[in-house]
Amino acid sequence: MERTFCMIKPDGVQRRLVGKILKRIEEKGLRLSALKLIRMTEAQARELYSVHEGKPFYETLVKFVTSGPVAVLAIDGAYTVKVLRNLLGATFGQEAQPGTVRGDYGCSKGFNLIHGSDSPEAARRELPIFFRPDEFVEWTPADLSWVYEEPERS
Ligand code: DAT
Ligand code: MG
Repeated sequence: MERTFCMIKPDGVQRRLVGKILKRIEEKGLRLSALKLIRMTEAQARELYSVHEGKPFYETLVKFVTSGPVAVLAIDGAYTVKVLRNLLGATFGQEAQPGTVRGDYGCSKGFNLIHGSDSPEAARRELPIFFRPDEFVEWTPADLSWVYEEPERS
């Protein structure tokens, strides 16, 4: 099982797209194991995007993600990092394919609605920035055996 980190950014919350985005995640067959609405601190934002420190867009990005509430979530399942990244689409809205969250709802570079960890290692680093260990809920969806073949379920 793979656990990944996802965040609906301030533009997604302000535009009241949280429900539509969660619907896509759930309908894909992904399983939520944590979910909350927060106003992240500047320290959390800097930590989340520390790999981009020093790049020209870093300070703007930190300002943007701290500018309003965000929804943070953890997603469990097989191949969740890849599945979620495909569902988000390419980084910039103007390049993301229709059918993806970024492709369907945005045209901007920075205001791209959603974040997803880009590797399992990144997920392991990012999740503890927002969640304590006791905030993850372990559960088995009723339709698990119809979402994954048997070898994919462990
Ligand atoms: P992703 O969010 O697809 O993983 P990333 O990690 O390269 O993309 O960048 C993090 C965020 O920073 C991205 O979601 C939007 C913003 N960003 C990246 N490159 C940018 C640029 N050249 N100009 C403006 N914003 C940028
Ligand atoms: Mg990234």
